[in-house]
Amino acid sequence: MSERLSLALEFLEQSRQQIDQALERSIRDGAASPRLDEAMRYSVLGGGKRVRPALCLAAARAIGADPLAALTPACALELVHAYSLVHDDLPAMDDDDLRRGRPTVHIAFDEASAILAGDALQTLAFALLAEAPELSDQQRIAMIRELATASGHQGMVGGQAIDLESVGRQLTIEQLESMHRHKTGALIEASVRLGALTSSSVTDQQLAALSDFASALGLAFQVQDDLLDIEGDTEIIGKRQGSDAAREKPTYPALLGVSGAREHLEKLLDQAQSALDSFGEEAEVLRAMADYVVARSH
Ligand code: GRG
Repeated sequence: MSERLSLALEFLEQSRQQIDQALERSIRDGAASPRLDEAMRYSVLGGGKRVRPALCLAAARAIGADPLAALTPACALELVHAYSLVHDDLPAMDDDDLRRGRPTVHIAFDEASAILAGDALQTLAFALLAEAPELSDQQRIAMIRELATASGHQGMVGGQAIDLESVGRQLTIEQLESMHRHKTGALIEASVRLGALTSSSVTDQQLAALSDFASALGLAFQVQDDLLDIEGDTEIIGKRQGSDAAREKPTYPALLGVSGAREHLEKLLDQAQSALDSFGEEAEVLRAMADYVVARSH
């Protein structure tokens, strides 16, 4: 294993512990309904790689900000991500029974509880940002705006709408890319940008470079996800859960072939890494996270 990859795995493990504790604290007050409370906890605390919060912490480090100040935005990002997975799994959307190796929320609870848990996780994300004591008013507003845009109709929700409309249809590579830039890329970009915004002295040039990094990384994440789907589909034990190929959704390997998709992945990783050329040693964890996203096996 390369040095960078071990650095990423070490950082992910260390961040996961901090993030899980902070997430636990963020839902500690409890929901008005015990069942809703249980469904929310099940959705957020039951595993997951924590890639988005780790990217947020790594970006804060790259910019020289206090990593503790990035914990609240990191949790907000994971809460939005968790909500999106809960809703994505619903019968009206991807209709998946398994997520993170366990029954999906609507299977473990019921459909209404899954809808409500997703809704509540999303609003909790914004409440956390609005109340973050370690951030200035200006930082809170900037982060709320960024997260709302990235996760709403012009970002993730918009991408999900394109995704649902694209089932069974032939997309061009440009259309596929636009779908993923919205559906997956927007939140990954927001993860890096929110981390950087924890520094009050971040410059426009630094933010632009980090956006370029995250934009290429967001697409790389999806190409690797598609490649993992293919590998899962060819395993004798059955299809990888949530396989897009299995649902006749357009994928990178379907459009470019497996080797074409792998080449595209390498190109995107190069683009992401080059975007960080103006950063020094302090961005090493962010560079390592990019390598991890491309090399991950699940
Ligand atoms: C329902 C509004 C709404 C949006 C859903 C992000 C998304 C949009 C759906 C997720 C479906 C999916 C499998 C997308 C492919 C890429 C992706 C986001 C995978 C899941 O993210 P990981 O791998 O998951 O970071 P973990 O479980 O590690 O957190």
